[in-house]
This record gives sequence, structure tokens and C-alpha cells, in this order.
Amino acid sequence: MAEIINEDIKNNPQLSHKVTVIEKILSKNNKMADEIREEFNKHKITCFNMMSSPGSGKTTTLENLADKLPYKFAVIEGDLETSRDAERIRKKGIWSFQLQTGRACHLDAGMVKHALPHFPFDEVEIAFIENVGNLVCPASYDVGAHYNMVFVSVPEGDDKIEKYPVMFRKADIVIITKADMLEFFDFDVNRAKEAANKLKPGVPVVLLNNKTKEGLDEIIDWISEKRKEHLKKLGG
Ligand SMILES: Nc1nc2c(ncn2[C@@H]2O[C@H](COP(=O)(O)OP(=O)(O)OP(=O)(O)O)[C@@H](O)[C@H]2O)c(=O)[nH]1
Ligand SMILES: [Mg+2]
Repeated sequence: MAEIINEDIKNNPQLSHKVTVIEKILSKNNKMADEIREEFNKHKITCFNMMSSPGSGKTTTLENLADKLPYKFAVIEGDLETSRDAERIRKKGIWSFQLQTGRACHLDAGMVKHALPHFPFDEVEIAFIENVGNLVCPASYDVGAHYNMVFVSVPEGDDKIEKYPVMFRKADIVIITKADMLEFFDFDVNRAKEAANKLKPGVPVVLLNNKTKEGLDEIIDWISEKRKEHLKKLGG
């Protein structure tokens, strides 16, 4: 596939110009993402970027974490329209800021920067960025987080990991949500685990049932482990 693209570019100067522009956009984004991470580091805040296709259960997981996570956290929400997710989080007593992307299918560092002047840096230990529901575009844009959480729900099918590899290559944890649906769908958990590990060797894969909260403790343990790892890197 890469060869096909390169061959196309060689024979098409217009396409080559387009690639240069995209590279410039991404490098500008990466620089801004580093500045965001630096700001979080300065305040000893660990930031997690939550990505998945629409409706996999990102906001529901955050609502459940609000009841149990032993860290103070705040949430930056990304959606095309509405402030529904931020409102859901606020109802749990958690600070949340809604970014509306309009037509954009992903958050980027520039958008996240808009939320920072309002962010309660001195009041929390953890930041979650809930990205726009999309299994493709968010994977290409660094938003300034330290770790990526990628969700896939049982009704989507166990083949989604192999079919959308870019996202799963970036995963620091894969969370299979709607585990209560396993009895109704032909979702092979072992196949999903193998696929995830092929793309990101050693990645933890956790089954989560947001109805019964089964699996939530495992996710909390992982978040705590990453929090400690991050603080250690910061030297404190
Ligand atoms: N049965 C079942 N339903 C779930 C589970 N987790 C989430 N849901 C439901 O799935 C639907 C979508 O959940 P959300 O948490 O809004 O999903 P999301 O990933 O935040 O969606 P977007 O922000 O639109 O991308 C809601 O009706 C939830 O109640 C689960 O573990 N089991
Ligand atoms: Mg949501």
C-alpha cells in the first residue's frame, strides 16, 4: 500500500504538494501536543486519551470511574455537536469542558489548547481527553496525552482490531466494553486479544461490563500503575 501511494506521489506533483502540507500540519500539531504535555507535566497531571468508534462506552466508563477512581480527575470532551457528554460528566460532580469540532472527525492539539485556560490544573491529578468517536482519524493526531486508552465494544465485532490497526498500534490498553453482550454476539475474546497483541506486543486487554462494573477495578489498577510510572518519570 505504501508503495502504491509513493508511486502515485512521484507521478503527480499536485499530490506531492498535498503530502507536504499534511506533513507540515502534523508536525505543527506534534509541537503543540508537546507543549500541552509539558503543561500537564508542570502540574504533575497524568493525561489519558480515550479513543474508539462512536458509542463504544467511553463516557459511560468515565461515569463509572467517577464513583471509584482514587484520584481527582477532570475531563476534556470532544464531539462534533452538543455538550451532552460534558453534561453527563458534570452530573457526576466532575469538572468537564466540551470541545465541539463541527465537521472534524477528531480532536487535535490546537483544539485541546482551547480548553487549557479553563482547566483546573491545581485541583486534579489526572486528565482524561475523550476523543471524537471514530476508529480512524483520532489515531493520527497527538493531543498531548501521556497514554492512550482504546475501546472496542462487543457488538462491533472482534475483527475491528485487525481492520483498524493504526488506532490499536497506539493503544497502551485495549478495553473490550459491553462484555454483558458476549452471549448474544460471535465475539471471540481470544482472537481479539491475539490481534491486539500482534499490533502492540504486550498490550493489556481488559473486558469491561459497564452494567455490573466487572473489569472496572482492573482498569483502575492500570490507571494507577501508569500514574505512578508517569510520576517516576517526572522524578517525584
Ligand atoms: N450493555 C452495555 N451497554 C453499555 C456498556 N457501556 C456502555 N453502554 C451503552 O452504550 C451506549 C453508548 O455509550 P457511551 O458511553 O455514550 O459511548 P461513547 O463511546 O461515549 O460514545 P460517543 O461519545 O458518542 O463516541 C449507551 O447507551 C451506554 O449505556 C456496557 O458495558 N454494556
Ligand atoms: Mg461519549
